[in-house]
This record gives sequence, C-alpha cells and structure tokens, in this order.
Amino acid sequence: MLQSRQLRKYALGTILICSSLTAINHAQSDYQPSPENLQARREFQDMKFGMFIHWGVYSVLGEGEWIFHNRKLTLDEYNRLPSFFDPEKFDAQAWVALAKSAGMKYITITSRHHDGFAMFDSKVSDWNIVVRTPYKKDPLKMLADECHRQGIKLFFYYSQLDWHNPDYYPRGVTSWNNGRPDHGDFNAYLDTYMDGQLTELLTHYGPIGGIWFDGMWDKPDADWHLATTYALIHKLQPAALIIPNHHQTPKPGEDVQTFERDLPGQNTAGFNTKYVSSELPLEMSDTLNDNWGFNIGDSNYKSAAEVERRLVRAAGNNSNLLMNIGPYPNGEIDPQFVTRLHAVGGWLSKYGDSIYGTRGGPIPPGDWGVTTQKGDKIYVHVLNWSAPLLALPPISGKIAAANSLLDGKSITFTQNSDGVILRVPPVAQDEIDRVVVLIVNKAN
Ligand code: H79
Repeated sequence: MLQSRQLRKYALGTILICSSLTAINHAQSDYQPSPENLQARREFQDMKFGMFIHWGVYSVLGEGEWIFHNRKLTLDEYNRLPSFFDPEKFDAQAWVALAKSAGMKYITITSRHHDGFAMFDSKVSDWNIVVRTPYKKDPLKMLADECHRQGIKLFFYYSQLDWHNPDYYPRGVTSWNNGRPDHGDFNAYLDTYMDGQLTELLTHYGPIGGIWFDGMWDKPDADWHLATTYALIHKLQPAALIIPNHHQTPKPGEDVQTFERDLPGQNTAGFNTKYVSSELPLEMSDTLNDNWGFNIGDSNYKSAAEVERRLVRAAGNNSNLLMNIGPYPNGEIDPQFVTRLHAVGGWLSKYGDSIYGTRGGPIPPGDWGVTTQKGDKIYVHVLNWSAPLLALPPISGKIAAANSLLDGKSITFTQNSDGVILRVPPVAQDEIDRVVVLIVNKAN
C-alpha cells in the first residue's frame, strides 16, 4: 500500500525533476552517449563475466520468482510473505567475495522483481524490505558498500512490470485477477513510483554500474515514458548503463543489448530478437541451474565446464556472460553454486587473458570454437575439435607466432591466401578449451 503523504511529497519532487528534464527528454531520441558513458561501455565489455542475483521475498517459498503469478495468489495472500523474510545469514562481504573468486567483475541484483517488492529502503512506497520484513535493513546498501570496497561494479535489476501496484493499469499479458481494482494511473506509476525509485537507486548507493530493466514485454504497446526515464538515469549518473531486457531492437537511450538465455542473434528461448547491435556492448544472461530465484526442487546444476564453455562462446560472440544464482531466503548461497563458481574462478585464473578485455575475434564462431582478440593477439578457442589439424578462414595481417596459451609452447601453423591451418595439441584430460594465441602483425 502506498503511503499517500510520502507519495505526494515525492510526486512533487518528481514533477520538478521531470519538468527540468523536458529538454533532455527531447534530445534523448537522438541520444548521444556522454564520454563517461562511452568509457563505461568499454569497461563493461572488458569485464566479460558477471554475477546475476535473483533474491526477494519470493525466495521464502522456494519455487522461483514467478510464484505470485504461477499460484495465482491474491494481493492479500502475497502480502503475508514479507513477514517470513529474515535473512539472518546474509553477508554482503561473502557474496561479493564469492563473485570475485569466480572471476566475475560485476554483480546485477534484483532491486525489485515483478512482485514490485523493493529489496531496498524506498520512501516511494512501504512495499519494501525495511518496512515490511522483520529484517528491517537494506541489503542493497550493504552490497553496494561492499562492492565499492572490493572493486566490483554493481548493477540494479529493476522490473518495470508490477503485479502488485494498482497503478500498473491497464494490466499486461501476465495479469490475473489478484484483487486489484480495475482502474489505475499508469502515468503516475511510471513518473512518480518508478522514476521515484530509480532516483533513490541512483542517488543513495554511490556510483552504480547501471539499471537492468525487465518486463516491458508485458505491455509491448504501452507508452513506457522511456525518454523521460532514460534521461533521468543519464542525468543522475551519466556513466550508468541502461540495459533493457525487452527482447527488441535497441531503442534510443539504451547502452547495452542483452539477451536472455541465448547467445546474441540466436533465439532458442523463443522470445529473443535476432537483431544484434554492431554498436552497443552485448550481454547474455543464463542460470546456473534452471531457475532465476531460489527453487528448492531444482538440482539441475550446470557443471563448471559448462559455465566455462558458455563464457568462452559468449566472449567469442563479442558478448558478456551474466550468470545467475538464486540465494536462499536466509541469505546463504547454495554450496552447489559455490563449488562451481570457485572452479570457474580457478579456470579463469589460467585462461583469463583470453577472455577479459577482449572483443569477439575476426573468425566467425563455429561448432569447433570461437576467437577473441586483444591488441595484436587473436585467441583461438578450440572447444570442439578432435582432429590434429584445424583449418580456419583467412585473417587480415601476418601471423608472426602461434603459441599455446597455457604453456607458451609454439604451435605449428601455415598461413596463405586460403586461410590458416593450425596443428592443435591433443586434448589433455578435462581440458574444455585449448587456446592458441596468434600474434598478428596488422596489415598496413
Ligand atoms: O528475471 C528473470 C525472469 O523472471 C524474467 N527475466 C529473467 C531475467 C522473465 N520473465 N519472463 N521471462 C523471463 C520469460 C519471458 C517470457 C515471455 Fe512472454 C514470452 C515474454 C514474452 C513472451 C509470455 C508472454 C510471458 C510473457 C508474455
């Protein structure tokens, strides 16, 4: 329920912000990213590997983050849930340290999911962790402070879709009759509630990496006031990246194109666009088991090797990988996740040169593997090739040397106008990726 006095106070503030944004708003349609924003985009691409965290009051029920919708609960029923959320084992220091030990460079955490429940100290509405739960604290503040201490970038996931707020009206394709009135003020929802909360997220937590939007697909034809919201974000923190998971071609004002459970341009999930931006940084998100939010019945963990393969394929497709975990409601992280993340971190400590700071390589990804590149190096990632010779298409520039990444041993190669042939070493036990480093003298 909204605290109407607070809301009115906030509304006034937002109206002032909005009117001062009208000029920017207009400019947003031919958005020119600021130098800070362009720099942040490059840094984002360099990071390559992030930790996605889905954590909310839904975690208590242990059936994923869509449980409100899946069980068709009423508002009154779902409103009971926050009183059971008391994450006494939440340890921001340990979460951030885990991300670091996995070789992850950023964290993207649900500030609120589709249940609209703010996992932070929000004055816009009392539907938040500080007011409604026995925990009474703001975990995002602790996480932000810890991220700043440990040198990890923090992004906030923010659901534009809301199954709880009556002003999210007309409702979208995922709606059900949960007891909300059949009227509401969508403009107020966007301009006061959402932009109000985004203002909080962008002003109370220090420099943040950006906002990861989700749920716009619930009302694809609605006017989401994107120009105003995007201008607000870029005004409050010019380097904050706007990463929308709307499954569409990027719109003006957006800074990263993200793909849910798919490599850029693939659409195995069934809802992703095949359009891949050639200008924006790319990201793909995926889950370490089969769920985003904690699901007690899901033990279908991906192996460390599988995560490493996905990371390599993402990098070879010029994309980051945002790998998700759903912590327990008590704040602990499933030991099965921890083991795998540590293993991936161990792997990255050996192979990281061929991933971090790279861009997609000059050779198109194939079933055999992918390439990445950085400076005068092309990293050939041989993922799936059992023959001793690997023939690749021509590349521009002359190969001066070819070495195995791990031991530096030189690799026999031939290069001519037909392409490049590498004599790849046999696969060692448990080796998922054989990386050959080509030192290339760029053609003049
Ligand atoms: O937060 C996680 C999920 O809860 C959320 N995004 C990730 C990061 C998510 N919600 N839904 N989905 C993912 C799947 C999307 C399904 C869709 Fe559709 C298919 C969206 C559009 C077509 C069916 C029809 C569901 C909504 C409309």
